[in-house]
Amino acid sequence: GRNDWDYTRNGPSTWVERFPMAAGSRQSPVNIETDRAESDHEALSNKPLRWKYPASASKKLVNPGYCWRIDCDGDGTLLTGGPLMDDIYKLEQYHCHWGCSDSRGSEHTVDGQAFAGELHLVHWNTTKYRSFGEAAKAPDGLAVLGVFLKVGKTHEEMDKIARMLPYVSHRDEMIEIDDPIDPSKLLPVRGGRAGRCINPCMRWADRIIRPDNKCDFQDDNGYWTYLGSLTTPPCNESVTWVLFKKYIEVSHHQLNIFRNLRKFPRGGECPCHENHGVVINNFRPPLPLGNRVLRECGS
Ligand code: SG4
Ligand code: ZN
Repeated sequence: GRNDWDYTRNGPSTWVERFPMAAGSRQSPVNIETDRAESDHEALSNKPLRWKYPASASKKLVNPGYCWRIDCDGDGTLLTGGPLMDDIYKLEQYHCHWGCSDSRGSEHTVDGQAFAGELHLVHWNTTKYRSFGEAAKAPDGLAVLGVFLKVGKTHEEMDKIARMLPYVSHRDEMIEIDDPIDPSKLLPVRGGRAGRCINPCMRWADRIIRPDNKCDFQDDNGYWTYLGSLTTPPCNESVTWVLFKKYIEVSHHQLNIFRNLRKFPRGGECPCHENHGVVINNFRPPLPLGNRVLRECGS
């Protein structure tokens, strides 16, 4: 059926059999060869990448059986600028990919090196499309912000998620979020906050920011960007990828909590018995960049 894919028996190398788009020439993830990235300061820095996420946007935590995911209310969220130019994208959900050990787990790699995990904030283009579903079929419909996870100290905001995961330990379980989770606190930090606070009186910001919103955030850590796809079936070629150069730290213990999620429903039996049916190695390996351009912004 449509959901007959996983990361083991029906893993990434078999996806093309049921999902033809997975064989396309604009697939994700890719290995980022940092030397090959084209600095495109004029085009990318002209309009800095900016985002705004009220903590109230994070609505519910879900275990779909292959990751954890937080579904959002996109109202009041915003991602624009950089490769997205003037189009306004809203946050739909965010989720994570990780490994069985700390040496693997990310989908994108940087100069051949994997990170312990990769956080994805999935947005859709509300300027051009009327729904997430419609946008997911369009070449400029989605934008995913990717953040690499490295093992280090405990991440405070991520800990709110880790502490809730035992309540959704099995597939199809879900919990409403009461303790607000601020997605902007999951982005790479400089000077205590992700990005720089923009003065709302700036003329170009005025057009978008409502007067009641004190500030939003702008990238100043740098990122890589290229045109790609969803990394899971049906692998739609609809994603503008933005990968932050700076990683965030999460603890080994926090990753172990991710690794304790189950692929099967409560009371059910894991169909494969592999690794006791826990969700691990839920990443697709890199695919060729081909003749696509990898652009970079910032140092
Ligand atoms: C994860 O499996 C999410 O749970 C999926 O979300 C998501 O699919 C999929 O990853 C692909 O997204 O950023 N890794 S990715 O390219 O967003 C979609 C849901 O299934 C369509 C809702
Ligand atoms: Zn993802």
